[in-house]
Amino acid sequence: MDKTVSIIGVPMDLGQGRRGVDMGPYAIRYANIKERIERLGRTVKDQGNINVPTAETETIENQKLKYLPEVARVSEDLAAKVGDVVRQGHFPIILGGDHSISIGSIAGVTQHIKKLGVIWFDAHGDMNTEETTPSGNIHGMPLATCIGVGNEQLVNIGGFAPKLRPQNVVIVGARSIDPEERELIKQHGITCYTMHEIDKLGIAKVMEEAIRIASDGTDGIHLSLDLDSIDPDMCPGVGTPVLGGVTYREGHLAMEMLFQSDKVVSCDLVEVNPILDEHNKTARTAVDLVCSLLGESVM
Ligand code: EXY
Ligand code: MN
Ligand code: MN
Ligand code: MN
Repeated sequence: MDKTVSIIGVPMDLGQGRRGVDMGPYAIRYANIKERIERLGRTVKDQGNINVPTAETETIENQKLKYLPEVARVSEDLAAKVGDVVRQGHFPIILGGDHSISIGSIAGVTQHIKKLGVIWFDAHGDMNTEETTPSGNIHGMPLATCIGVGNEQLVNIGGFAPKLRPQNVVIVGARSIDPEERELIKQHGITCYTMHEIDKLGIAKVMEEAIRIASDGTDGIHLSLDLDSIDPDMCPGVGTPVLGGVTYREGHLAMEMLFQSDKVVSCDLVEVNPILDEHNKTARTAVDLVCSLLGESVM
């Protein structure tokens, strides 16, 4: 029997510097995520949003970790909520918000699925720490945090660390990685398929390897889908667009292969910023991709 899908919104924009990404959950709902998934025969429960403070009411105390206390508080609340729905046997889809929300979502999933693999679809590495960050934006740090590297408060969200073993973590679609992130990725043994490998090997081969690595000795795979992994032609509504991304069809094939693997247990859809978008194109692409992840286009 297929699991109930639980949708959790996180209107978070404190992990980066551009306004509008806090409206991501509404844009994705407006693109009919619930109805589209229900059409696949699944039961969908929208759990509403996690409470996120408004940027205007907060002050930045640490320029290397902007809005740290606020991001940490939201991460704890999100981890509790995600933990709750996973305990009920649901498949959570967490709607961002910026990518800092994955600190909380992965903390929630790993409360119950102790050995979790992750496929991190992203133009970026998200492997910075307070020492290496060029921006102080926490959305550039969540993957490092999940493997136990970086600020202690963030690393210990949910009361345990690390959440992930780097040998089960795969980045796909990277094309903008800071020099020190590159070193951290290598040093910790994270597998990274850049656009270079996707162009050279093809997305099918890359995904075959990614699924193998993320499921090796784990009890499930979490997909963290940053929409800036997809080329800006289909996903213009993101805060940090980078040319030369995953095409619409490559994205769909990747999602279909994840569906066929039957390993995916949870998913984030992040960085959708409707203010920067064209007629909600990015949210619509996000919904199309998540429907492929749930089996829409394979027989
Ligand atoms: N590497 C840059 C930084 O750390 O500031 C840019 C990070 C963008 C992260 C986006 C969400 O994936
Ligand atoms: Mn990201
Ligand atoms: Mn990104
Ligand atoms: Mn290509």
